Amino acid sequence: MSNEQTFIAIKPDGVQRGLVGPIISRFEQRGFKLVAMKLCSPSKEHLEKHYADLSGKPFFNGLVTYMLSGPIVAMVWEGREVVKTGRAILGATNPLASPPGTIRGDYAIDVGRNVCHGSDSVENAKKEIALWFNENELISYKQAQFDWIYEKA
Ligand code: D4T
Repeated sequence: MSNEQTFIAIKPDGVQRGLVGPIISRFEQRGFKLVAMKLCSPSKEHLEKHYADLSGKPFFNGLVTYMLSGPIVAMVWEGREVVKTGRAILGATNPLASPPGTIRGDYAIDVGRNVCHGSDSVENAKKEIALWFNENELISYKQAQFDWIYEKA
């Protein structure tokens, strides 16, 4: 399916370090379609909800504080296998385990400053998109280059 969607966020360190353009470029250049994007400063409650699965972890409070430390770019990207491929573009959670060529492998060192977030399953992508965006913020359009990216829809 070429209409799978994933939630990608550029975390406060990525925004402050001027990495918004380079990160977006990697998804654009691969051929994925941007369907929603906003610069936002979510509340503590919102971020705790986003990371609810990690609430028992020792790094949870530090993680939420870090995510509250500046604006975040929230995005939805669409395309064939974009959830799995998006994670590959981002690299491993621990940047030191991420090979060069991935975003984290090129731009990050510490796990607590790993620059970006990507949904880890189609099911979680749906939940995260619904948490971060209203339905009317998701824009439906045909990508002009669609037939040059995909052999079949
Ligand atoms: P996100 O969700 O930010 O894309 O990260 P991952 O999906 O790759 O990894 P995760 O959910 O296990 O971790 C979420 C977030 O917590 C930070 N973290 C993680 C941390 O500060 N210390 C740690 O030891 C771990 C495992 C980094 C990402």
